[in-house]
Amino acid sequence: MRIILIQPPLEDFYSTPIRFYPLGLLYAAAVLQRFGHTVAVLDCLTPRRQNKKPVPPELQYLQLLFRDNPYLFQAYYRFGAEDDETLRRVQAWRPDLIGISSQFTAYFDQTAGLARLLHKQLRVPVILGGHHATVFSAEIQERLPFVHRVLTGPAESALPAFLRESGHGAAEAVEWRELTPAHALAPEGAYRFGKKNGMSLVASRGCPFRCDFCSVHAMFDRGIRYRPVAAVIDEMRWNLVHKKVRVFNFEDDNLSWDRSWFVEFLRAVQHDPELAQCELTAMNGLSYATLDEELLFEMKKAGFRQLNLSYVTGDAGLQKKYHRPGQVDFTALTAAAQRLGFFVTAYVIIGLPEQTYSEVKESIDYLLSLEVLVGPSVFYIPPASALYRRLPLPEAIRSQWSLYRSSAFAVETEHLTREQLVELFAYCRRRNLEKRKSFKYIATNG
Ligand code: B12
Ligand code: SF4
Repeated sequence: MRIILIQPPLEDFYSTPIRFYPLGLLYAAAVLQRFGHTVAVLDCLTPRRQNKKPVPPELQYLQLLFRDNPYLFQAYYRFGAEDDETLRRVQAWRPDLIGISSQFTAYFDQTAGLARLLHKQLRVPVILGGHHATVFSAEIQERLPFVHRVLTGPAESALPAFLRESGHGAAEAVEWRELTPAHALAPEGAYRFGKKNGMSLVASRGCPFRCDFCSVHAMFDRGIRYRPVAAVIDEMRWNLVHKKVRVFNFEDDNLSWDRSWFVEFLRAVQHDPELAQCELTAMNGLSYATLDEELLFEMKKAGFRQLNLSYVTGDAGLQKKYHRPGQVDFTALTAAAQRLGFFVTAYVIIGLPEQTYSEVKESIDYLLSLEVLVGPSVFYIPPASALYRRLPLPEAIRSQWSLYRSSAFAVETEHLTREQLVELFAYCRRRNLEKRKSFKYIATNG
């Protein structure tokens, strides 16, 4: 078959283009290629494009809150290609099957709109997969009855099962650790990190921790499994040579959890004369509970220059309640990182149930006192997490998928009103901006 895999556009007040590399679809493409299919990957988010759009009705309550506040979002955008252009490109490729990535609950409307148009105009079967598709497969099938199949779980198991069931041969599940994403399908030079070519990759999947607000386990289970160091190095070298990539961004959920694996990997990079000249990042964040000065030293030597750390909250009781991993001395860790020359960004959550105004403010102020950039992550509805099940959400909010995003400030609690959430977010941005002159990088989280 000729199969086209699509990363759809999204609409929001902001986005994080530096992390748009379509890694999941490149894995899916590698699976399909293994079974002899001809595959193209169409990333509607690249090249970068953004067009102002009216705020959709269900988010209009935000306009009053954001108005006249220079630290809040002033416009709503469509990020990525318009659907009619995508239709023309897909049509020109003449696919037998269209696969669309449905990762984000919040952006389901854009995915659905594109799927509907492609199906109506081309009459080609459309399948969906990804995080959102996995968690809400039955509901999606109900909302979009024309979709051929909503596949659940990683492409390495979902696609072979689909191929078997639909009579396309005896396809067996593929071991992802032995698979290399089909990077050749991503255009050279399209993914830039500043002035350099960049890409994302993963060395591991899963996370052994159990944070209550986390939903990644629905896709990658509760354990963590790493690829052999040599396979990761090979993947990096191939992209360095063939795509001139100079920045490698790891999207692992807990890259540094296995200390001996991580040290072996860092030393392998240090000993490769070309890779040692590149920059490494882990923009999805590292668990600071796994780090210490010795590891930071190895990271620095291997090419890490910035550290993205998920701090969440300074309240030990809340950390425990939400099953955050063990405490370490964050002050000492950031001081060590700064001594080594790292630029540190620490992410704080604003609006977890039970968080109070003063607790969030104290956490922000504490981080500011460490001279780190503070990344404010407004709590968003996390489907499939332990917390999702017990969140006291009105049905009108629970069923409105486009509210499942930070920028919706959707979850008010008995301790924090929406106005206070907005105020804390603006406070954090203002204080960051005041310190900005001393920062070399801008925060890059989602
Ligand atoms: C990188 C990333 C981003 C990038 C975009 C990446 C991209 N190209 O899509 C950025 C930074 C933009 C982003 C943003 C957000 N993200 Co994000 N992100 C991730 C992250 C950390 C890694 C994704 C990745 O590369 N994984 C590794 C690859 C190998 O896996 P994968 O992409 O999931 O692909 C596999 C499967 O999903 C499946 N698959 C994927 N597509 C398809 C298609 C088909 C047809 C099939 C069959 C299978 C299939 O097979 C693939 C291979 O196994 C994931 C967490 C995670 N561990 O996956 C969260 C995650 C996807 N993000 C999430 C969320 C919620 C967000 C935000 C909406 C949160 C917010 N702040 O509001 C923001 C949006 C903010 C904004 N406006 O920018 C949630 C999604 C949950 C949900 N149901 O909505 C996740 C799961 C994290 C979490 N909290 O649990 N994100
Ligand atoms: S450390 Fe991160 S990936 Fe792991 S369970 Fe907690 S939030 Fe999820």
